[in-house]
Amino acid sequence: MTKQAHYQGLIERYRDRLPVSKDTPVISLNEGDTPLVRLHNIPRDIDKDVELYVKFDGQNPTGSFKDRGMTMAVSKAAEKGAKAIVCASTGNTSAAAAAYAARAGMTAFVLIPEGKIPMGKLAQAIAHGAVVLQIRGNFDDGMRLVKEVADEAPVEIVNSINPFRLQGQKTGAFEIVEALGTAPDYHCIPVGNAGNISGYWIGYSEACGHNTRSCTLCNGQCPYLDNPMTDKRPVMVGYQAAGAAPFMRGEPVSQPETVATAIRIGNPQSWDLAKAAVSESNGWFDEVSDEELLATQSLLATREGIFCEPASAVSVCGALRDIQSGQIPEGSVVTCTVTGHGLKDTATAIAGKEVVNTVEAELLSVKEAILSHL
Ligand code: AN7
Repeated sequence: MTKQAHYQGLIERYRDRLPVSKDTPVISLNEGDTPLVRLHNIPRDIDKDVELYVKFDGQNPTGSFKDRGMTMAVSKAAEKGAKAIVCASTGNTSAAAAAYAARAGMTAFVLIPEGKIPMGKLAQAIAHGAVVLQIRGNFDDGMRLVKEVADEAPVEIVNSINPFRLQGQKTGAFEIVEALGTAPDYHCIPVGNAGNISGYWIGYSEACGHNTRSCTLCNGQCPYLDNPMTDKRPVMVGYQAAGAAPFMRGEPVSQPETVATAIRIGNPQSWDLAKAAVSESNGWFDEVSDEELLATQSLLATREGIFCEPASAVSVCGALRDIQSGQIPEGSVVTCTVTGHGLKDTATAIAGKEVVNTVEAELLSVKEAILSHL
């Protein structure tokens, strides 16, 4: 039997569309190539004729979309000879930074807000040997400190202000275009620090060879004008948690608060890029309450078998509301990025739910328990 081609991660997959050369050391965990799952039950439940898909990026190596950007940021840091990387994080960036640093033989320093990181994410940073700096402040404080300390110490920033991060994250759009054979009509995405929506817009723009000022590295001269993968871009819709919705307030929020700790961010770094993505695509921002996003997390798990973290449910939550109101019309093809895996934050997933039935270790008890649920 001949050896099958072996998927080796998104840098090898999209080498011709990423700023890498043959001399760039590729630091990869075979990220990307995540499933695009069509939802069947939920559209039927709400009686809406839409083609609704989840891009389940929680199925990346460290359980979130951050791996797409991190393989690029750490590979480029390695190319420069960096020995250490640093990031502020609500948890997923730190998990990815820790894993890719381990792979690269670098030290990762991660600044996390005290008491606001779910245990799964903290365990990842610790397990991969990162130096965890728990700060008495929120993500935005951490972000400010990271920028300041990078001027004073030999550490490479791997937050999404590092443009290589967005270059990696744009590949999510490429994969969707390939899977559908074209771009969707609407792309719905959770917005925190606003890197991912910006990365997707770069990806969709490059996929159709469109000149765009959103593409920071090509300065509006898209190199793929002659080599398009599709001929259109989607409407971009960014959803935020209501307690951390600076794009809805029109300015940074100083004390962001939400159960979706991943997007508990008040001062998004990619503000201009995200605004451009939404305005150039004739899209919009909207907000969802903690109650609504938790209900959608539960709906995805119980009706579709997709277990995501609270922040990730925000895209589907907003999309369903806009589909029901008609803002996203029937007949549309809609993709939702689902950014992180539910196993990251099991405590929130089971909070307030009747979790376990304890029964005697005998047939009668087990049989009674089963029959009572049928
Ligand atoms: C699951 O890990 O900012 O708008 O420090 O973990 O690109 O910031 C996480 C963000 C959505 C928002 N969903 O994406 C971090 C961090 C999940 C996330 C977002 C995050 P961006």
